[in-house]
Amino acid sequence: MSIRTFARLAALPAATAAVALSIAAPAGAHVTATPSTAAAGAYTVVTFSVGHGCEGSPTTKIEIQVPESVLSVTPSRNPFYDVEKTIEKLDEPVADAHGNEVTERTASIVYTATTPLPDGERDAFELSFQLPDAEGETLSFPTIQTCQEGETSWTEVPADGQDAEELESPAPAFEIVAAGAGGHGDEAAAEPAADEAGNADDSSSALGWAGLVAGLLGLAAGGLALARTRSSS
Ligand SMILES: [Cu+2]
Repeated sequence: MSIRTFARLAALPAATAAVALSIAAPAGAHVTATPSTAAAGAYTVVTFSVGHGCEGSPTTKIEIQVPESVLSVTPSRNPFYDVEKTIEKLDEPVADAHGNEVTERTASIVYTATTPLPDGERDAFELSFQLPDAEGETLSFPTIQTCQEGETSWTEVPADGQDAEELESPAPAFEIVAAGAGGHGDEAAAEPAADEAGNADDSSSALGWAGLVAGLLGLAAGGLALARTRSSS
């Protein structure tokens, strides 16, 4: 193993961390959606973060609307909320990833607080689902935040060429990237294991271990070479 290969391997975890940072939402602002992977066709867990109440009023309900191209969503439970799915009938049945006929889809997920979320504290809601095989498509999740007083509709979608940051209350959204570009999306699409989507964070630590092991192998090889040089001289 050459020094150069080792350096490249060692740099991988840093590169992975940089990618993870670049898809992270701006801290504390608005309602944001952060996918564990955005790779086309992959199973993902999207974290919806709520960073503040409605002009100071505590949050009592979060309704997340699911984009049309997503069929079935599994919400994670949250100890401070009751969670409910709204199901709607499809106009035309479609085939899912297993080839089964699907006649209905998840239209929205509603989290209703049993204890209101105080303004100035944040909470996160996780939805698990398979991403459509549609590289370049932006998935928008219009979200209604209801508070003890008033509500905020995070439903604005940028017009063509407009920057989402110019919007006052943008819908949480992210763009689907090429299959395999967002972590281990490829295997996830090929082998739909139930817990596959939840393990996206492991890929960076796996790369870290790979780098470490490669480094140790490199050191051992170097040591061996040195020992040989010495014994032969
Ligand atoms: Cu905000």
